[in-house]
Amino acid sequence: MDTAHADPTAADGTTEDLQAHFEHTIRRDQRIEPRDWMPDGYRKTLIRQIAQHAHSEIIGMQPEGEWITRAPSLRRKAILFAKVQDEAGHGLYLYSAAETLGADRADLTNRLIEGRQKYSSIFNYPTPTFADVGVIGWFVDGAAICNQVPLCRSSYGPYARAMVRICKEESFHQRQGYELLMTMMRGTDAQRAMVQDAVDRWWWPSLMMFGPPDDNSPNSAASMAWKIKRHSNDELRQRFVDMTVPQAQKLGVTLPDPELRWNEERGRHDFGTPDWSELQRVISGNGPCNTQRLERRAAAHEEGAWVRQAAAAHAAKRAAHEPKGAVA
Ligand code: BYC
Repeated sequence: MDTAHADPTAADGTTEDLQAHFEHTIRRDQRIEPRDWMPDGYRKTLIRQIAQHAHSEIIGMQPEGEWITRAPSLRRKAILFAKVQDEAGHGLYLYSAAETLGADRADLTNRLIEGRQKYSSIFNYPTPTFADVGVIGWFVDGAAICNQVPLCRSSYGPYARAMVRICKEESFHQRQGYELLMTMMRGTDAQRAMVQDAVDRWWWPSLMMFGPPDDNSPNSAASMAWKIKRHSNDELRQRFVDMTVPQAQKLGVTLPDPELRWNEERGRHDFGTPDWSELQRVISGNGPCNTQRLERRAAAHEEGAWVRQAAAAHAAKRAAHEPKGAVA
């Protein structure tokens, strides 16, 4: 019998047995669920990644949200409103997934506001024109799809299931961004220039969304062994470039990378190296909009305190009136 692949479900509860059962589950590509035993490192890594992901969705409402009151038509306003609301929803599914691991949502929010937990670097760049809304949909949601579709097969059940719905919505978001840009490209010279300018500003930060290069990604080895991440940062970045180049050609814009070209031998595009020192600067709080993003988030949290208090009072009142042992 191949003992390395035997099912150790007859675990008697010792840590070794539980660890063996966990590894067996991962090896067989089955899901770890909240009540299953898991190593501390696995739990910690998941809380870290899911919390950062949730924070990114919530902070990610700001750059596009700034355009809701200034959208050029009622139709564009309604679309943008719906997209930003979807992002709030994604944040909520993800905070719920983090809670299944024992994290506390209020604590995660405090960690974000106090700068003790990260969110995606991409949301620290400004959105000076309406073309930025289109380019965020095309590039940022496009990058999110490349990164998140494999996460639908992540080994932790609640995270993987949250990703299925999120990816469906991201895919709609990407199309709306591209459609907006197509419309602008059919417009005036000024509109075309606005699109090209937004593409020039967002291209490199979008490549940085995938994280540092593989040889400088401290979390990747463990995350990939645990099948939390299914592909490396560089592999996903490459997929994004290969997917986006033909879309740029169809749209009629140029991507701001003189080294970008098709490599016949590899069957993939070669491209230049992002400025990794810029990524480090932005991640460590010194990007163009970091301060503004966190101040807004903190202000919204404070302004929402009365809602949380009212909800807690309502829940307490209900609990006091419910017969003991009642199931909601
Ligand atoms: N920005 O070892 P590494 C969206 C950090 S929102 C900031 O490679 P890992 C949307 C990294 O956390 C989509 N920090 O890490 C919303 C780590 O720091 P710690 C957001 C970054 O985790 C609104 C350190 O650098 N997507 O779609 O293996 C509107 C070393 O990195 C970044 C997700 O959150 C960055 N770009 O890989 C529109 C996807 N890159 O924690 C759209 C889920 C790296 O050790 N997350 N860092 O202090 C992931 O897939 C992975 O966490 C990452 C990083 C690929 C991002």
